[in-house]
Amino acid sequence: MFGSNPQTQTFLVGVSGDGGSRGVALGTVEAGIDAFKILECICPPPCPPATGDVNNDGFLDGLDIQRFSIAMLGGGSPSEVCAGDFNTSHALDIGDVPGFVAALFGP
Ligand SMILES: [Ca+2]
Ligand SMILES: [Ca+2]
Repeated sequence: MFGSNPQTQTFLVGVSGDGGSRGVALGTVEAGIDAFKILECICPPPCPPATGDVNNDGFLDGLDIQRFSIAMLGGGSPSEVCAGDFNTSHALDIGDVPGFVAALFGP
C-alpha cells in the first residue's frame, strides 16, 4: 500500500509460486518486482459532509444509532460510512462519535 491519503492509496497484489506441478509450495518462495506500471487507479468518490443520517431516511434520530454502531464495527455500506464520517477519515471510527452525538442531540 502506498500513500497516506485514502483517496490515492494503491494496492499492489502479486502472486508467486515455486513452479511445481503439484500446486503445493514445498519450500520457501522468494519473489520480487523488477518493474511495474499503474494502469488504472480507481478511487471512491469523495463523501459529502457527514449528516449523521446513517440509515438515509431523511431524519436524524435514534434509528441512526443502530446503523451507526453497525457501520462502525465494519458492517456499513459506503453511503452509511459517508453519512457518519464526521472526522473525514474515510471510515467510521471512534473519532466520529463526538460529531455523531453532537449532530444527534444538537440544536
Ligand atoms: Ca436517519
Ligand atoms: Ca471517520
